[in-house]
Amino acid sequence: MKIFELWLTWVFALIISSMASAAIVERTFLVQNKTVTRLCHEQVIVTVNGLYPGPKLEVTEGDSVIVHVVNNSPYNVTIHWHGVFQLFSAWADGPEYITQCSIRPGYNFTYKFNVTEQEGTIWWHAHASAVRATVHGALIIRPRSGQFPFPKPYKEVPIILGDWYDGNVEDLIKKELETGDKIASNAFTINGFPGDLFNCSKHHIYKLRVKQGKTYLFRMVNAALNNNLFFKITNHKFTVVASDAAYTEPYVTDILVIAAGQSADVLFTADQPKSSYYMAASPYVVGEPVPLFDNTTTRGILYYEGYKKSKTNHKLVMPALPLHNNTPIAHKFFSSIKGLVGAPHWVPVPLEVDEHMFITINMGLQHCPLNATCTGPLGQKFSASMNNESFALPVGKGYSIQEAYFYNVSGIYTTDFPDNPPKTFNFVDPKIFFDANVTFVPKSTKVRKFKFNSTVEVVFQNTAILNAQSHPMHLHGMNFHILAQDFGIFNPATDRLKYNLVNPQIRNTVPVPVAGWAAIRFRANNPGVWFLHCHVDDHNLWGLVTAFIVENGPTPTTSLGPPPADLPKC
Ligand SMILES: *[C@@H]1O[C@H](CO)[C@@H](O)[C@H](O)[C@H]1NC(C)=O
Ligand SMILES: *[C@@H]1O[C@H](CO)[C@@H](O)[C@H](O)[C@H]1NC(C)=O
Ligand SMILES: *[C@@H]1O[C@H](CO)[C@@H](O)[C@H](O)[C@H]1NC(C)=O
Ligand SMILES: *[C@@H]1O[C@H](CO)[C@@H](O)[C@H](O)[C@H]1NC(C)=O
Ligand SMILES: *[C@@H]1O[C@H](CO)[C@@H](O)[C@H](O)[C@H]1NC(C)=O
Ligand SMILES: *[C@@H]1O[C@H](CO)[C@@H](O)[C@H](O)[C@H]1NC(C)=O
Ligand SMILES: *[C@@H]1O[C@H](CO)[C@@H](O)[C@H](O)[C@H]1NC(C)=O
Ligand SMILES: *[C@@H]1O[C@H](CO)[C@@H](O)[C@H](O)[C@H]1NC(C)=O
Ligand SMILES: *[C@@H]1O[C@H](CO)[C@@H](O)[C@H](O)[C@H]1NC(C)=O
Ligand SMILES: *[C@@H]1O[C@H](CO)[C@@H](O)[C@H](O)[C@H]1NC(C)=O
Ligand SMILES: *[C@@H]1O[C@H](CO)[C@@H](O)[C@H](O)[C@H]1NC(C)=O
Ligand SMILES: [Cu+2]
Repeated sequence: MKIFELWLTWVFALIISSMASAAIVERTFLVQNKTVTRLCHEQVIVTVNGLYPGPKLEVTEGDSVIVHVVNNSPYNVTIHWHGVFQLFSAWADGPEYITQCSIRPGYNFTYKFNVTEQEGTIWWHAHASAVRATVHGALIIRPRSGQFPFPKPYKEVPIILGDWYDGNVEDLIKKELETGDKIASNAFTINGFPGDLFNCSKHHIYKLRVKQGKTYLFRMVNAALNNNLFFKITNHKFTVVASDAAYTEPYVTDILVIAAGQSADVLFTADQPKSSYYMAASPYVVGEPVPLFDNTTTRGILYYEGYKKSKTNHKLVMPALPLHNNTPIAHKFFSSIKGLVGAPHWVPVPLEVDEHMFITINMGLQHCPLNATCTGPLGQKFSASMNNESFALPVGKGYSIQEAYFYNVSGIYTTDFPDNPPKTFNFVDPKIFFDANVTFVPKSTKVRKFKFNSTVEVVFQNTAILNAQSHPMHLHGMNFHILAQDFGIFNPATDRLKYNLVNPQIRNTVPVPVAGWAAIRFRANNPGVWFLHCHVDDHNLWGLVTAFIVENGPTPTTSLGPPPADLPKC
């Protein structure tokens, strides 16, 4: 009987999988102005197809994706498919000046890529200047087998967290870069709505109806431009089952912490008395003194089907969110998640390492240009760097880095991004908060090259220069294992012993602990130029970025082909 059942299941699975053959998913993304009302006034924002958040893109693992991006907005635009490997299709990755030049207003470009060897929730977003503030959406990859490695949820619910800026974001960013100062958002959003804690927002609140006893799959994305977020629902628990579209061991928690750029697949069971409950998100920001930030809370409402508001006064209760600087809660969440060994697309940790890098992450300053007025710290401009190199995009040079690499054009970038910082000092000593000897960092366009299929270990070390912060570091093109993360200065002799080489989480974005470090490992098996950057956009625009170039493999099928004919020209 048992064997017969097994056999049936197997036959059934076979039928399902042969029914679902790879498809072509073709969409048009019209990037355009849209007037919306938020926080008491009308504002023009850039959207895809008039939607905020943008349309959800749903595919099945193995599908080919074709997206025609037509830019009717007044800004340069590109689209990045955040977390998609882009195996042998690096031309479709999207970051401006890295793999392509921007799609100018009035122009278009078609992104073509296959989604293979990954499933779960990731997202897409603009990757030019700060247009992604409102140009983003979920990218959902379904299993080809039709089976999740957890019980099938009753329904799926995309939940996109964001931040909202009063005023035109491109104008705000332009001003920020000119004055060298920082901007803060004015609200956070759940699926585009700030919620009723804000003025004029009583009806701009996200509401989710659930059936008692049912389990839902929340497909969560933190699309905020500059913020890491806490998320809670009063009296309820969550079970994290995937992060950045890689399955995890089920992790039960009453709070989610999603760093800027990260995503999560989360099971949610409506197991409480029929009533209504608040869901809420607030920022996780650290620093001493704390940098300028948006100290507000967005909330939505979860309500049970069949619940009748009683005539007696039922008061919705707010979930108890931590204070903005609650690092113990954030660290517990980030360090508790484990990879699901043997799950679809699980990749074991490479045990031999070909290349070691130790990369310090610094806030810093740039001298205020002559005759300009800067309002950053000490009348200077903010800057940010890794290993004391603050990255300048090759603006106005005629080529993206990947084109320059492919066509052997010199003078666009150099390949001497250092494997170690030039100076060793007490990286996390608060006394270096401002030390003119280390704070000013020159601009350069240095990248690091790797042999095809080499294995790379990177230890990111945060420093306390101009404020110890937590930086979510995002790598394009390849996922990595997070081997360990902790506070203080990385000590190779003792800290390597803490590495989890068995079931570490697999991710594309690692939040490096404040005044601490994180060790990651990956196989450089995808030829092309891959952006590596902090996903807090301020830091990104100030230079906290570089690129990893992965050389071609031995055969044409392991090499980067020529760019598509319609790749935008600079
Ligand atoms: C879109 O909005 C921007 C900023 O508000 C404005 O400058 C531009 O003229 C608008 N473009 C179109 C095509 O409506
Ligand atoms: C994209 O631009 C080309 C050339 O201008 C044009 O032929 C094509 O129709 C455009 N595609 C879309 C979807 O607008
Ligand atoms: C996607 O997969 C199809 C079918 O295997 C293949 O023909 C095509 O070249 C792939 N496209 C890209 C962009 O890799
Ligand atoms: C709402 O408006 C009042 C009065 O203008 C103002 O004092 C308050 O700060 C506003 N609250 C928020 C959250 O913007
Ligand atoms: C942020 O807001 C909370 C709650 O209103 C308050 O307790 C806290 O002092 C504020 N923190 C900062 C740094 O403004
Ligand atoms: C700065 O201002 C002075 C006096 O107005 C002028 O002579 C000089 O050319 C300016 N320098 C720059 C770099 O603009
Ligand atoms: C670039 O240089 C490499 C190595 O010298 C060579 O193999 C390749 O053909 C060159 N590519 C182009 C487009 O000239
Ligand atoms: C900074 O440089 C000055 C002079 O070059 C030196 O006296 C001082 O000790 C340095 N500070 C540190 C923290 O190295
Ligand atoms: C960064 O480089 C600058 C210029 O070479 C130097 O003055 C500064 O001390 C360096 N900072 C660090 C943290 O190494
Ligand atoms: C990369 O290296 C691994 C381990 O040596 C090997 O199993 C794999 O086949 C290699 N991949 C390619 C595409 O050469
Ligand atoms: C837009 O992109 C084009 C092509 O790369 C470039 O020439 C132009 O300077 C860009 N404009 C802005 C405002 O960045
Ligand atoms: Cu990204």
